[in-house]
Order: sequence, then C-alpha cells, then structure tokens
Amino acid sequence: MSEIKIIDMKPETGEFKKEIIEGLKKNPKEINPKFFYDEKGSMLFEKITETKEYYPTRTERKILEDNIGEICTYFKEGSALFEYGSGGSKKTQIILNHCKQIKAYVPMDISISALQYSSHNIAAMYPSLNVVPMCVDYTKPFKIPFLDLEGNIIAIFLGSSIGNFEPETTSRFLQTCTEMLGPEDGVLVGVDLKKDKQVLEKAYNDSESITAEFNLNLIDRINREFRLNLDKSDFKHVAFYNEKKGRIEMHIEAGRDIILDLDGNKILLKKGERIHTENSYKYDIDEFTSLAVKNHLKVRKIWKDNNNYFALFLIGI
Ligand code: AVJ
Repeated sequence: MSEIKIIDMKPETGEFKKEIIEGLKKNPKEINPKFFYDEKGSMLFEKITETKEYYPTRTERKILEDNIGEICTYFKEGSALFEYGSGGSKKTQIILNHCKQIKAYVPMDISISALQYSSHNIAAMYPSLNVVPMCVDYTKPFKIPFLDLEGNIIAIFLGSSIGNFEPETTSRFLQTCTEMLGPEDGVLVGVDLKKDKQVLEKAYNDSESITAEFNLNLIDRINREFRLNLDKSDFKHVAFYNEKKGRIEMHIEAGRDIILDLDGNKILLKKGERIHTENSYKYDIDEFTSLAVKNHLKVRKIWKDNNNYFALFLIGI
C-alpha cells in the first residue's frame, strides 16, 4: 500500500490558543466547537453517534442507503468527492461502495488523527481511488488542491455539521462551496430538522454521558495547551434546546469561582457562569431551502427519512 500524504494546513497551536483566549475574554464567554476535535474529542464524537439517543447519524445513514441509486446518478464518470468534516469517513463508504465513477476523494478535517486513520482505511478499501486528504480549518478560506478530473465534483457536508454555523455564515459557506462548482457539480448537505424538543434534548444529554465527556474534554484541551491543572469535576455539561433561536446550545458551567491563567491572561469564571461551546441549528425544510435560494443557489433534490427527522439537500448553481 502506498503512503498517503496529508496536505497539512492545520492551524498552529498558537492560533488555537489565541482564538481560545479571545473567546474567553468575551461576555458571554465562548469557545468555538471546532476545538472539540482533538484526538480524544474525535473519538468521543464517534462514540456519541453510537448512543441510542443520538439519532442524526443513523438517520442520515439510512437516507443515504435508501436513496444511494439516485444519489449516484449525480456523479459523472471520473468525478471527485470532496468531504467537509470527513471524520471517520464511515457514511462516505456508502457512496464509495456504489458510485464506482468516483476517481478521487478529498477528505477535509481539522483533526489530523481522524484523517490519518480514515484516509489509510479508505485507501486500503478502494485501491484505485486517488485519496487526497487535507487537514484544514474549513471555517476559514483555503485553496483546494488541483485534480486533473474528467468528471464533475460533488462536495458533501454530512451529519448536520452545518448546524454549527450561524444562519448567515451558513449562507456564506454554501456560497463559497458553490463558487468552485460548475453546472454539473453539487453540494450534498445533511440538515437536522426541527422536531419534538424532548427528542432533541435527549440527543445532547445521552444517558451514558458521552456528550458530557465530549463537551468537558475542552477542559482537558485547555489544560494541555495552556499547561494548567483544572479539575474537570469543577465543571458541568449543560445542553438544551433554545426554541426561539431554533438551536441546541451546549455550555460548560463552572461549579465554583475559578481563575484561568491563559498565558498571563487572567480570566475569572464565576460560580454558575457558563462558557458557550456549541450551537447546533435545526431547520425546517422551507427555512433551509430559502437560505439556499436567497443566495441564488438551487435546491436540486431533497431526501428525508419517514419521521422527518433529517434531510439531505443537494444544492447546485
Ligand atoms: C458534528 C456538529 C453535527 O451538532 O449534533 C454532537 C456535534 N455535539 N453532540 C451536532 C455534537 C454534541 C454534532 N455535529
């Protein structure tokens, strides 16, 4: 098996630290959810997807499986599959198993460990596929690699990761994705739909507390990056559905007054104060459609599950 080279555009640890300090100086305090995905965080996220309460992954997988024949028709001979936030590339295999026209796969992820693992795995499973992994923070502008392609490009952004963006950023993101696209190309986006509040809240408060561990893993990351010794038991995982904003919010709540010394920047966390660590926006079909249409994009196709829990949108120009 040939060695796979990862295109490394990963942010420096200094950049990470700078962003964390900036977020914790804000009022209210925040940490961008992309910081969840260090080695342990990526592993914990995979575990979340296997809990009985976290429905998005298995629902999306079922939609992919049930409609794979039709989805494949959008890939021309010699096409490329780009993937934002490829993680473990598990659902991607449904596509790669069926769409033999795909000749190149470009997984993009912020976690180098997830990329190393998944790209070797994929390359071993599909020996004739050109695998070009990129370690990149795709929430910022970056250059895509040049691929000598015969066919079209379909980019996929699965798992409702798009829900981490503010609605305005979502529009911009779709715009940027489609800027590299031609008339034959498309972006397949997984969108978590609005539904019963209890179902939503349980998905982010699983009974095995894996989501809590995932959220509080940020404390370990801060300890490591800033050489601190914070005690995780001083912090609490909080997740709830904010109905007005249409989003799940995750926070880390301080159980007592805590002073964080971030490279000399002293930050006080009062007892009960929260650090906002994630928004996960939920959409109606119409809301998401109008986001795309407002940006002069076309919704080519929508696939859903029977419960209307989750949708896959194929967006084109
Ligand atoms: C990877 C962003 C889609 O928002 O559901 C899972 C992350 N956070 N449990 C989501 C997550 C808590 C997940 N996304």
